[in-house]
Amino acid sequence: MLTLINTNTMQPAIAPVGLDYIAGAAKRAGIEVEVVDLCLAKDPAATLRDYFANHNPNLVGLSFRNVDDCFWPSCQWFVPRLAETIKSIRSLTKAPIVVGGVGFSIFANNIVEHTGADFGVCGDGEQAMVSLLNELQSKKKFEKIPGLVWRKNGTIRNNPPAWQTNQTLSLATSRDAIDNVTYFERGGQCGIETKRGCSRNCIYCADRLSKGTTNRTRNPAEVADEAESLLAQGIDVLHICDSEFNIPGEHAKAICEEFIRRGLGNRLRWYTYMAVVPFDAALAGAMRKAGYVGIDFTGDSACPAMLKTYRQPHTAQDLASAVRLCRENGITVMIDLLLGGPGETPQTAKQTIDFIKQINPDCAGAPLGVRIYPGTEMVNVVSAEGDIETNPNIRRKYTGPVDLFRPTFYISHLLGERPARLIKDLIAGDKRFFEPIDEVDAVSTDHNYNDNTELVQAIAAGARGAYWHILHKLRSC
Ligand code: B12
Repeated sequence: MLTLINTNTMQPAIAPVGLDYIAGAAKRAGIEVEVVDLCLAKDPAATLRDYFANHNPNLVGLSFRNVDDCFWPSCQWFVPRLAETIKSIRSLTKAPIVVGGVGFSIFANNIVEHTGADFGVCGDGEQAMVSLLNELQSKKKFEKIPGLVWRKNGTIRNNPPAWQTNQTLSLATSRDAIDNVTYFERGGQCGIETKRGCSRNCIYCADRLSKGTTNRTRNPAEVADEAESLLAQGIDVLHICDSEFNIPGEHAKAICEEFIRRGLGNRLRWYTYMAVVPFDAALAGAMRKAGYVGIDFTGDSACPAMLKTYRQPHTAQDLASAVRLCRENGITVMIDLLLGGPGETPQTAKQTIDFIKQINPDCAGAPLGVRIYPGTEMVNVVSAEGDIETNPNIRRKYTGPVDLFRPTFYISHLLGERPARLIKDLIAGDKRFFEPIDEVDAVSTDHNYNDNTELVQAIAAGARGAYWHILHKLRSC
């Protein structure tokens, strides 16, 4: 038997979609699976104790979604809590412990070392978990298990992740292994994937590490079947969990066409992240008909130099066009910025903020600071700037040497001593913006969803949708 455990207890509650897919794959392979969900448990420690007092699984799989909350200045790091959970599970069962998840995949070896887990899986978990369970019960040939992190003679070995082995993706559609209904009640939305991977080269993004660089698309009919499974459970607000829904654009259109064909546009409301390009009138119109009500664009900046630095292919005019197309089609639009990256100055930040005000999206995220992930181009940028220990652009809240495993951010020193204050002054109280938290007055008008009481209460009172949309409505009242 396989036991899957969700370790992400952050509120509002986000369903461990990955565990639903893994459980579906395990069931297809004839494996008995159970999910222990610490997010929905009143007392996680007691839940684990009670569970293992009555169950004796062959393998325990832990999902680790967020390594940290990726938000300066909060900088909350979740690895110590994971290590405690693993220690506690060790004392309750002799079953081997494997960890996986999107956050895990970014720091796989560090996490295996730090927590003492027996195994890890970098990338997709479906095939890997089935193979691992089979190998543990037979010849223990771990070399071929996709993405497996394991130990041989005391050293950690890394197998190539699963995403390199196939181009198309097929997932279980039943969505019945986790309590999606409770997640919908407490989280206001549920997630679904139409593809995995991202072929873009944004210098800061870790999705290349956890999802691969090839777009592996799902058959639109399969995605629509899954949406119908969720709809049958009463879940009618969905968030696409792709890195960017519109890459590739043709697949996004095909998904919309299938939703339209099945009449899902009238029964479901969709939210998604999107790249600014490709996006045209045909896709915007199809998305509206397919039930899309909100798009959060990866805008990053409206300053050409910063867009080039981040390696974004869009221009400021593309941003303007994206906002216009959303408006014309009645889709609520958010532009997510990334302020403070390499070379950001008060002038480039002003250029971006002024332009966003002018093109008038419903809202704009203006977080400050770029999380530096090992294995991304940001590391090369920082290395080229000289000694990281004395680099004035590096911001962190821990002491000792710089350790990218812990929340470590880049904020251009050219923004001065109080960069958040500077950004807030540029925003000048414009309610469309989610602002960074000021270094001194610490008033929170940001959009950190980590233990966000405002959101939890709004969802309990019936709010549904993407969090930026719920917060926007609350703050503009
Ligand atoms: C969609 C999304 C959101 C949506 C979620 C909507 C929803 N209803 O699901 C919203 C906007 C709410 C959101 C919020 C946040 N997010 Co988010 N999100 C994503 C995104 C794009 C997809 C995540 C997802 O669900 N993928 C689909 C599932 C199926 O994939 P998966 O979880 O990876 O699972 C697979 C594998 O990882 C593996 N696996 C998973 N579990 C297990 C367990 C075992 C045992 C094994 C073997 C394998 C395994 O197998 C699974 C199937 O193949 C990712 C980036 C990305 N492209 O992955 C960021 C991402 C996960 N988010 C991130 C962050 C930081 C957050 C926030 C903390 C931001 C904030 N401060 O507010 C919050 C946290 C919310 C919460 N309660 O957890 C970061 C985490 C990075 C980090 N430092 O740890 C990511 C990676 C983005 C990034 N690059 O910075 N997010």
